[in-house]
Amino acid sequence: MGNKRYKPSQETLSKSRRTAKSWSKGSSSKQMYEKKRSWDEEEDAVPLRAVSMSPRLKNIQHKVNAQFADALEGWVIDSTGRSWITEFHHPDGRRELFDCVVSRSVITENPASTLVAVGDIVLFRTEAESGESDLLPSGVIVCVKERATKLARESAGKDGIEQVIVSNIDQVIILMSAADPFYNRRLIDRYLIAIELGNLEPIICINKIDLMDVGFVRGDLAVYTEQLGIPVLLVSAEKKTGLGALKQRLAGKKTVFSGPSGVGKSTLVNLLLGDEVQDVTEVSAKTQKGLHTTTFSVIFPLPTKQFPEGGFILDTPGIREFGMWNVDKENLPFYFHDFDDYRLECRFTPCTHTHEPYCAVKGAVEEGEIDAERYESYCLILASMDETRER
Ligand SMILES: Nc1nc2c(ncn2[C@@H]2O[C@H](COP(=O)(O)OP(=O)(O)OP(=O)(O)O)[C@@H](O)[C@H]2O)c(=O)[nH]1
Ligand SMILES: [Mg+2]
Ligand SMILES: [Zn+2]
Repeated sequence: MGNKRYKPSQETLSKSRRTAKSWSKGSSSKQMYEKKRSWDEEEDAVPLRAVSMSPRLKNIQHKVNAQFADALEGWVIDSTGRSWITEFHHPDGRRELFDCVVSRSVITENPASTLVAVGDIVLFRTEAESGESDLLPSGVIVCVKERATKLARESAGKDGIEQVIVSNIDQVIILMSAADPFYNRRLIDRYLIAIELGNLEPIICINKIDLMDVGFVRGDLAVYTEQLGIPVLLVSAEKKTGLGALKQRLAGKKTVFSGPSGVGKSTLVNLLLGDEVQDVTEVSAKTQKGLHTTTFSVIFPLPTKQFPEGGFILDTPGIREFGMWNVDKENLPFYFHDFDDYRLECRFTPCTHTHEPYCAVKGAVEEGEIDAERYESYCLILASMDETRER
C-alpha cells in the first residue's frame, strides 16, 4: 500500500474491520434507514434548498441533479482524520463500507457549519480505483444532506461557525465522572443548551461513582431530575454498577457519549460493546498529549444479543470547552427552564436577571427556589457572551 495521502493507523484499521464485521452480522439499524428513501427515488428530488452555493451554480441546478444520479446515499459512521468511513445500504439489505474523501465541489445543505460530520447522510460516488486503503473501496462525497439533529458548539477561532460533533442522533449522554476529574456543573449547563438547540434529548451520566459518595452526588444533581426532568444516572465502569439503567436508556436509540477527557467515555462504550474493542490505555499511550485519547467520533451498533431493539452508540473525543453558538443574550434565559415560573414576574422587561431591581428570578434564587449553581451558570454564560462580543 502506498503512502500517498493517507495511511490508516492500526487503530483505524482495527476499528474499520470491527465495524465491517459487526455490520455483516446484521445488526439492526432499521431506524437509521426509516428516514432514508432509496437513492433511485431521490433522483429528481436532489435537495437543493438551503444549500450554500453560488448563483452560478443555481443556474445549472438541473445539471447538478443529473450529476448526482450516479451517486449513492450513505451514512458517515467514522472518520480517519482525512477521510470519512461511509456506510451504504444495498437494496438487498447488505451493508458496505466506503472510505470517502470530500469532493472539492461538494454541495452542503448545512451552511455556516462543519462540512462533514459523523452521522451525516451524504451522497457519494464510488471510485474505480481503490487508492487509499486496501481494506475498503473508496468514494467521493458530493453532497451533504440537511441534519435533522446535531450536537454542535462554536468552533474555536472561527466566529459564528458551528462545529458539529455528531449529527442525526436521538440523545446525548453528558458523561462526567464523580472524581478524577470531578464533574463540572458549568459544563453540564452549557451542554443542556446545545442539546436543546440541536433538537436532542439529554441524559446526565456520572461515571467513576466508585470514587465518591453516591449520596453526595445524587443530592448535588437533584435539581436536574426534580426541576428539569432530566435523568441522572450514576455508574461505575470499573465496578460495573448502574449499567442496567444505562442500557435501558440506550436500547433502540442512537446515543452519543460526550464529555471531558478522561471521564471514561471509551471505557463505557467498550464495556457496552463487548470484548473486541480498542484498548483504552494502549491508545492513550500512543497519542503524544496523552490526554485526548479518542480523536474522532465513531458510531458503533449495539450488540444485537443484548439489544434486540437495536441502537447505536458513539464515542467522541473529550472536550474542554463548550462555546455557545446561535444563542444571544436576550434568548439565554429561555434555555434555563427552571427560570420559567419566575421570568414573567420580573418588574422590568426585558430583564437580564442580573442587576435589575425587583427581579423575580433573583428573588427565587435568594429563596432557594431556583438552584444557586444553575443561576451561577446562567450568569457566567451571559458574561462570556459579553466577552465574545467585545473581541
Ligand atoms: N475508578 C474508575 N476509573 C475509571 C472508570 N471508568 C474509567 N476509568 C478510568 O479513567 C481513565 C480514562 O478513561 P477513558 O475511557 O479513556 O476516558 P475518555 O472519556 O474516553 O477520555 P478521552 O478519550 O480522552 O476523551 C482510564 O484510566 C480508565 O481506566 C470507573 O468507573 N472508575
Ligand atoms: Mg476516549
Ligand atoms: Zn429578572
